[in-house]
Amino acid sequence: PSTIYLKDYKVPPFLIDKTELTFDLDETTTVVTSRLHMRRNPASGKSTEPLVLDGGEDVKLIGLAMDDYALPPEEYRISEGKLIITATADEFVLTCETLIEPQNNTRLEGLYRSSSMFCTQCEAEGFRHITYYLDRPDVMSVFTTTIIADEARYPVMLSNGNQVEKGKTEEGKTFVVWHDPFPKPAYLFALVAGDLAVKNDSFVTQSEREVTLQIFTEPHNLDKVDYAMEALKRSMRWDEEAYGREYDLDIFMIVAVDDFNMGAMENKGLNIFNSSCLLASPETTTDDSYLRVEAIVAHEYFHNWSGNRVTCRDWFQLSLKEGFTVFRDQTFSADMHSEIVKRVEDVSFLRTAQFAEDAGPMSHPVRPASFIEISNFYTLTIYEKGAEIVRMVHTLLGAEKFRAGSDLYFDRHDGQAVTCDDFITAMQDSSGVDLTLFKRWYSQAGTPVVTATDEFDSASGTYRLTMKQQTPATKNQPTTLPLHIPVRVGLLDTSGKVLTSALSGSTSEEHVLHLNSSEQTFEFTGLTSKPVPSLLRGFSAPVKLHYDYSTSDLLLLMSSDTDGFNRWSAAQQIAVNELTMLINQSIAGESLSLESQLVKGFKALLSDESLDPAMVALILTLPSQAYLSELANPIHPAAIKEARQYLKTLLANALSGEFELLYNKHNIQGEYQATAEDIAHRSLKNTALSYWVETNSDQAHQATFEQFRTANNMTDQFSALSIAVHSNNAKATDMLAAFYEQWKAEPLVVNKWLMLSASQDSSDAVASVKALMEHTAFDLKNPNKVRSVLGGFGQSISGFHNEDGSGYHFLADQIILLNSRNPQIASRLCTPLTRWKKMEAKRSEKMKAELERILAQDLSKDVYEVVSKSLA
Ligand code: B3K
Ligand code: ZN
Repeated sequence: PSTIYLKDYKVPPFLIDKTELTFDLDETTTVVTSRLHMRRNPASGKSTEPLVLDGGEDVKLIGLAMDDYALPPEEYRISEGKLIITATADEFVLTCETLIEPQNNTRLEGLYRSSSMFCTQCEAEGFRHITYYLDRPDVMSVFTTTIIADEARYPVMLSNGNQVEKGKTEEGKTFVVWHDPFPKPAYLFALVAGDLAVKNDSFVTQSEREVTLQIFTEPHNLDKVDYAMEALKRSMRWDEEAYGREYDLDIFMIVAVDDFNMGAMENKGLNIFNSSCLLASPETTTDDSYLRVEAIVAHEYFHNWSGNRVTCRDWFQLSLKEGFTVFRDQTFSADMHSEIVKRVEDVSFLRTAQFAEDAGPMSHPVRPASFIEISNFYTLTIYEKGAEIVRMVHTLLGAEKFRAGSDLYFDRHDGQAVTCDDFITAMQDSSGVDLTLFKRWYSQAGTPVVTATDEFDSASGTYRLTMKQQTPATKNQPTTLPLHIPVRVGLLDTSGKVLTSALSGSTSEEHVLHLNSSEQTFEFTGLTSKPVPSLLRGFSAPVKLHYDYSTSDLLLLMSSDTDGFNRWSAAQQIAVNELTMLINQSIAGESLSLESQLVKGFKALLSDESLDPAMVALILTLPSQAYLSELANPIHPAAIKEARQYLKTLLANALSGEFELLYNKHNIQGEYQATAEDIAHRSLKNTALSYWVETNSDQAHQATFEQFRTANNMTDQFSALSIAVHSNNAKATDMLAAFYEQWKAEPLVVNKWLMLSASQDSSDAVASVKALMEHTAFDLKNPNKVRSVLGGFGQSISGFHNEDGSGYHFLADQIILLNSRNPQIASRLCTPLTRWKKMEAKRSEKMKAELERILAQDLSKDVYEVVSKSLA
């Protein structure tokens, strides 16, 4: 497979002003006819280049004409999936007829079937599996789409834009015509046909236009779309208020499908969602999923401006739309619920998963310089680190100038396909803030390490904070350069009071330091004693910060910092320090022992009535197995697990009375609501329960069982079930079975059952997971089910990380199996194995052997890229 480079970018030699598509849908062969109104691109400056259209092996050409002149075979050729026409006029209409077989499309890109419906997924390069086209984001065209089908089976036929016509064909089939007036790249094209139910609503925009809103699902799911509809309306309002962005078509549609490779897709006017990211009901959906539905509905909606109206010039610029849109959806969710809780959750995720990616073999800059398969670059780096870059711009400019920059960006580039540089330039032009050095964040991979040291000069009352930065070098990136890192800092005295200090002439309780060289010293004056610094408040930059805090400093920050994020962060740091000691004891084969300072910290925390229960729950949550793995080198999975279990039990026993009380206090009954307040109570209650059961008291186990049995919502029911399963509650096996019986008709709930079942730690975990894959509830064609079972299995330390390598072998088998059926899913499944270099020696070797076994197969580009890079 060949590598594609950003440096080779050239403007398209041809443009497509209008695209007219006709789909004759059928269960066996679907005929696609396209009429492309093309002309040479004046900007390309070439007048003789052949026309090269992207296609796929799964597209069968049955007719080709230029300006209605049927092209004979000698005037074109097909090579490696591309259709090449040597001679063309400067302007012409190309008619192309192709046959495709959606029912045999297991890759789930292009046009495929999910249950009894037809649907599409075209980003990034799926459109070429429908017909020959210039399948690149900088070719923007006005689409008119005709869908022909048997109306009895496909009463609903949808595409982008507005429906402009409907009628009967001569053969008695029904046709509908959709027209989208906004030029768009092919990746935003969508088509859906099926026997679907619809929920209708409407929204009046700020300029008082009425927009029809529709959510389509299979009929049995129609009772689960109300929450998504409300979330959509909140998103539409928020984008008007926060960004001045109004919706532009007369209709906005969302369709839920069961078989989908990722979360959702922002097709113009016709978003398509994985049903797991759209459907919600109190009985079947957990709080986390409610919040996810809201965030994803918002994210896809926000793409209408950040992505669709202004799109990407090429796929190297993917973060232009994804980083910005993630930042927008994060801010939206923060506004809808709690800003700090949202920030803690996002940072936890970033530090766990994105940092691990950035330290692994697939590490790449937010604007990659090359790729083999673009599908592999829908990564945490592009999305989450990309959002952090936009957040840093927000910090550097301030809210008002940021908004002015965003307005300028949308004004200047509406209807264009642009680059990350264009985004930064707009921010710079409108604010006057120099972002030249800052742009390096887009081109340099890796997580910068910032080391802070300090001293206090009591004679002058000056506190000197010295910061050094270093981004680790890698094979691809042997030299790394300093970045422009905004560091938000506050100072506390030893009683926890916030101090005012002066820095470069400005006096304040908080300062933003501009760390922009490899070492800098910042002088704070006006102080009387050495302060405790609260560094990197709100996680103002995606870096690893090292400062030699004493435990008492951390306890002080945990109880007194005015920055809620850093209160959480300090608690995490104490836990990380203690867990690291325990992990080392475990690795050395010692029996674990510790005098935990967290006991004190948690006691103080639980007596502070002023705190949001959601924050208390987050602070009580120990660093995850995954986060501790990211910090470790090498990783000893079993030692991490033992250490976490030890500390959790220690805390549970030391504070058992507190946890029982806390459980009862927040165990509020009542009608389910997905509000921040209720979610907070449930989250603290279930966190308390998870500690309480560690005391192994009968009462705690009984309370778990009762909660499972009587809960009126999935959050409480499923929390109780997970707690029972992972605490070896005597009833756990029966509870799992009862749960399946209760919910076997609800696939999304069954997926949760699959995941939990697969995550159990037992010596025969591999056998159990194999049995799960034979269960009637499992289906290899459905990505959600594959992710549930294999994702759950990945969390099982004695299963996946079994020392004998059987877990790795099993996963490799599944990757090989899925490689030919669904390369995108197969490639994603490789991630845990690609971290082999960081694993302790025994497991490392076994993981590597499995990667080599995979590489020896005939591989898709997707799997090949990930596996070969991880072995290089
Ligand atoms: N843009 C899509 C992701 C498409 C992934 C293609 N492999 C969803 C989103 O980020 O909004
Ligand atoms: Zn997106």
